[in-house]
Amino acid sequence: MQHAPVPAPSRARGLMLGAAIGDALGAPFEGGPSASTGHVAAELDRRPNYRFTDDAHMLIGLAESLLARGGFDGDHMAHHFARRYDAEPWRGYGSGPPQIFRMVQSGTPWDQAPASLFGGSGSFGNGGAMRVAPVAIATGGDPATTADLAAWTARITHTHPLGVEGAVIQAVAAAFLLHEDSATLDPARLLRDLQGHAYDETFRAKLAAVEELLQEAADARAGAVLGNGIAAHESVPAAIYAALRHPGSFQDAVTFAISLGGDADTIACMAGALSGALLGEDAIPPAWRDNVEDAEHLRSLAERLGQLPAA
Ligand code: F2R
Ligand code: MG
Ligand code: MG
Repeated sequence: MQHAPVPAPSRARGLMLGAAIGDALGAPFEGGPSASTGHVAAELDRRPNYRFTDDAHMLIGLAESLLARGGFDGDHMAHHFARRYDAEPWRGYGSGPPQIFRMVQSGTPWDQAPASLFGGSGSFGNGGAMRVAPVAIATGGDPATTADLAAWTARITHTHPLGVEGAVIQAVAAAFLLHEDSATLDPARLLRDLQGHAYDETFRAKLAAVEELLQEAADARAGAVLGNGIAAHESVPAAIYAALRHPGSFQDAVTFAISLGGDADTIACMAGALSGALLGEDAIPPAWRDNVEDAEHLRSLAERLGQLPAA
C-alpha cells in the first residue's frame, strides 16, 4: 500500500519534539545498567518522565540563538547558553559547560574559553552532539553547510576533535533523515555519507560497526560494540544505530536507545531527534508529544527554523 510522504514541517516538529521526549523519558535511566526493551517499555508506561534535562535545554538555547541572530553568532550563542544555565542550573549539566559559561561571562572570548578544559585537550563529551539537531532544520539539509554550522555550534563548549566530530555526524545524519522516506531508507547510503565527515579513525570504525550490526538478526551486541558512555564517540554511533534499527517506529527507536543504559537520556535524545526527523510528529505516541515539557515552544522553534534563510 502506498503511503503519503511525511511533510517537511511535521519532520521538523518531529525532530524537536523527538529530542526532548528521548531526553525526558531517558533521564531516569541515565547512569543505569542496560535492560531489556520490555522492561524499559513497562517502566515508560508505568511512570513516564516528561521533564527534559540539559540535553533539550541546550538544544532549545541553540535554536533560539540561531533564530535571534538569523544564523550562527558564537558570542550570542555562548552568552545565551550561559543565561539559560543561570536560570535553570538544576537541569543536570556536565561539568565542563558551566566552567565555560563563567569564563565567557567574565570576559574571555567565546572562541578561547573551551580549549582550556580537561588539561587543555578540550571536551570530547557528547554535549555538542546532543543539542545539534536543530542545525539540520536551519540549513535546509545541505550536508556541507550542516557540517560546517554544526562544528561551529559545538566549538562553543567542545574543542576536542572527537567532541566536534560527534556533533557533525549527528547533524548530518539528521539532515539526511529529514529528507528520506522510511519505506525506502537505505542505511548503507547514510552511513557512507557519514564516513565522509568522519576524519578520526575512532568514528570511522564505529560507523562501520553500525553497518555490520544492522545486518545481524539480533541487536544484543550493539551496546557492547558501540558503547553507551558520555563521550561523543561512545554515544553518537549508538543513537544512529537505534534510529536505523527501528526505521518504522519512533517508540521502538527511543525505547531501544534507553535500554542501552549508561548515558541513556543523551542517546535517546539523539535517537529521538533522528527518528522524529524521519517519521514526523504524527509518528510519536500522542501521550508523549502532548505531555513533554515545552511542547508548544518546541513546535514553534521547529516552524521558525524551517523558515530561516539557509543559515
Ligand atoms: N552530566 C550529566 N549526567 C551526570 C549527572 C546527571 C544527574 N542526573 C543530575 O541531575 O545531576 N549529563 C549531561 O552531561 C552529558 C553532556 O556533557 P557535556 O556537555 O559534554 O559536558 P563535559 O563536561 O564537557 O563532558 C562530559 C564528561 O566527559 C568527560 N570528558 C570530556 N572530555 C574529556 C577529556 N578531554 N578528558 C577526559 N574526560 C573528558 C568528563 O568526565 C566530563 O565531565 C550528557 O550526558 C548530559 O545528559
Ligand atoms: Mg542530560
Ligand atoms: Mg546524558
